Amino acid sequence: MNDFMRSFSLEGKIAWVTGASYGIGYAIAKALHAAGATIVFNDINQELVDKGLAAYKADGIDVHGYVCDVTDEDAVQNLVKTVAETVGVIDILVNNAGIIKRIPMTEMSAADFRKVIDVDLNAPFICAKAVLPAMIEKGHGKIINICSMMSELGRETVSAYAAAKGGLKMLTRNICSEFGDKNIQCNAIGPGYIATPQTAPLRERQADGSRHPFDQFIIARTPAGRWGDTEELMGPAVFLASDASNFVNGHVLYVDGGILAYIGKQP
Ligand code: NAP
Ligand code: GCO
Repeated sequence: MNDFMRSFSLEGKIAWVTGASYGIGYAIAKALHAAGATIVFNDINQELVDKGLAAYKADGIDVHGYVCDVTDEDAVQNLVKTVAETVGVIDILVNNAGIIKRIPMTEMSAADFRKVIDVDLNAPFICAKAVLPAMIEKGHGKIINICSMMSELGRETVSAYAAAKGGLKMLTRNICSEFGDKNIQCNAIGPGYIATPQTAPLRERQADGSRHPFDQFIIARTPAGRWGDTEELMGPAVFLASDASNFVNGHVLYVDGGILAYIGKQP
């Protein structure tokens, strides 16, 4: 392998992907592993962690899985300590765990709004805060936040999610600003509409077998003319986790089939 190709390698690195039992986090963990990293993941309960462990095993991937609620600062600090003692210092953090509540704003309780902000914005702060001291000491680190189309765009029913993902974009830029001189890069991936359980309700077939109206809307709104696949986030994740992106900082890499570039088809 030449030096340039080696700059994409994650050999010897330890990567923690949050909420990675399935979906986007799973694909990203698989990619980081394929590039050479040791994978640590967590999820909210034992059932999900077991589901993840079985899936990684079936794919021939050795991982370390933990139950940890990313909104619980003590639990996150304990996880990072345990990983440091048993696996090693985390070099790469991917803040993937997230939730969405699709509720019209005037019907949404403040408690529901807070819950979304807690998981999608406060938790990335809590996890980043927990890994940063050891990254600073080691002299390098990569933090990748999973943003969204809703980091840029709004739509009906997702006020809390959009507020959180917009905030996460600015947290990304602020971590870059605060720790760039410590050789820490904090970037984000902004997936477009990706076919995962989170978006399954938006793709459900109608009683007459036709496509869900939202499904039709997304296909028309995406220059690629389709939903994305989780595996299409693998290359961008490896790039942002590797030395190949060492001068890329505070950036949101949108992987959206062109949605953000497109004004939409004229009627
Ligand atoms: P997802 O359904 O959003 O789930 C991610 C994982 O996070 C799940 O295993 C979930 O557990 C877990 N989780 C939720 N709250 C947690 C907590 N407090 N502590 C620990 N883990 C927690 O899956 P996804 O669609 O693959 O999305 C992954 C990320 O990408 C999210 O941040 C999402 O917002 C973002 N995203 C998704 C899309 C898309 O089109 N799918 C597009 C852009 C961005 P549960 O199953 O119990 O909820
Ligand atoms: C929604 C969707 C989105 C996507 C994704 C887009 O209801 O509009 O769930 O928000 O999941 O985050 O990038």
